[in-house]
Amino acid sequence: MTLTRHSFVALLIVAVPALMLASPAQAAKECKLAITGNDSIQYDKKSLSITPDCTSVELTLTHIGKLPAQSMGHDWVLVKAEDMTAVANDGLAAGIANNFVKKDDPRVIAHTKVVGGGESTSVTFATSLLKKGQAYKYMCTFPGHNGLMNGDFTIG
Ligand code: CU1
Repeated sequence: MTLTRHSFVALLIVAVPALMLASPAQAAKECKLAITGNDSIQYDKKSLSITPDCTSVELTLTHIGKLPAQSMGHDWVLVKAEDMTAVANDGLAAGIANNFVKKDDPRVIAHTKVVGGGESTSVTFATSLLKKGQAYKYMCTFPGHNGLMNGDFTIG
């Protein structure tokens, strides 16, 4: 069978955009993560992981409990492992008006707002903020929660 002029053109139309899509490693890849918090001061996941090709991450936190944010609020805050306690302590002082995160805290890589039962929230951040070989933790900065609500955030 010979390739007709028409089918060659059709091949170009199909193949060229496909090649452009398939090409570089720098193609943007938004990765999605989900976690829940409940009325018993627990996340449903002890760790979260992304693959190295993710260029950004959208994290969605859903509060599956019934209690209001004022008494059982949850948030999701990503920090270097060694910054966890200090960031949580500064969050206490910042209060609920600031979602228990110190304003413009450079140690905070990403964070959601505080939500109550039945609510959900999300945050999107670039993975260019993360360094290979660094240990990361996520936690809830609502007062008294970070000891129970924390986990490892890993790449790879
Ligand atoms: Cu919490």
